[in-house]
Amino acid sequence: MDLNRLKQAVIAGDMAGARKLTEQAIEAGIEPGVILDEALVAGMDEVGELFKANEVYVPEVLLAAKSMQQAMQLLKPLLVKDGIEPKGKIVVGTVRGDLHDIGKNLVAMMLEGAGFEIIDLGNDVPPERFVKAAAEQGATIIGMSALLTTTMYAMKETIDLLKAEGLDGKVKTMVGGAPVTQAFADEIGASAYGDDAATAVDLAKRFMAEQ
Ligand code: B1M
Repeated sequence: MDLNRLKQAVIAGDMAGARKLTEQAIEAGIEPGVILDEALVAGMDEVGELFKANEVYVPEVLLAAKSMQQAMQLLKPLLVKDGIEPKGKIVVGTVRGDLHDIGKNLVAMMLEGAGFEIIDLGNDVPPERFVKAAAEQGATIIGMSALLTTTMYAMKETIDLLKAEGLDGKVKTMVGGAPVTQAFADEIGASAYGDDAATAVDLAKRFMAEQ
């Protein structure tokens, strides 16, 4: 069984192919962790690079992520059985008052594709919910998305609340979305700014390496 075919199916966004090839890989006795790392995560890594280089766009990335999710449905129970730990836990959501979730979903899918466990709080998430979820679930990163100039300040409220709860430093914050900039991230005291979904993955990996 050639894992490269599965990797290519993920890159091509071939959902049925990714599922079928994952089934075949499992039947061939390949370790679930190897299937995950060498085919699925490797495929999503490549999609991330292509996305950064503007060689593929949002629809292709969403299809690739969906293909990965198809494969993950089969792999997840086996990974749990094998005791394979996710790379880290990340709480994600679109901030209070904001219903845009396409970018946030893309970021969440890419992070999941990179091996992180995602706690997706959806959209219109108030600061208290972000902080409570991170504290209760033991997440070390909160990722916030905002698409409106009127809602982006809710990011600052979340960061201020984290500080007030004494979680500053223990929980890193990553912010992004069309109106958000590095200067804004610096102004509100976020740990990092992600320009796109692939950068969000790089940042999350960097945070984990720093721990
Ligand atoms: Co709205 N909308 N919208 N909208 N909408 C914008 C954002 C707007 C710029 C359109 C415009 O006027 N030109 C404008 C905002 C203006 C402003 O604030 N200055 C706007 C407005 C005004 C509104 C309403 C107020 C309209 C109204 O009702 N009068 C309303 C608000 C509702 C609300 O939220 N309370 C509204 C509603 C909607 C729809 C529901 C119709 C729909 C959302 C559907 C949904 O998300 N399920 C919608 C859409 C689709 C858009 C546009 C057209 C596209 C947004 C999008 O999905 N982009 C948008 C115009 C635009 O941005 N060009 C617009 C694709 C997505 C992949 O990109 O989310 O930027 P993006 O994510 C990127 C990066 O930013 C980054 O990675 C992603 C992928 O690379 N990123 C992160 C995002 N989050 C990140 C987090 C990270 C790291 C990176 O770390 C955690």
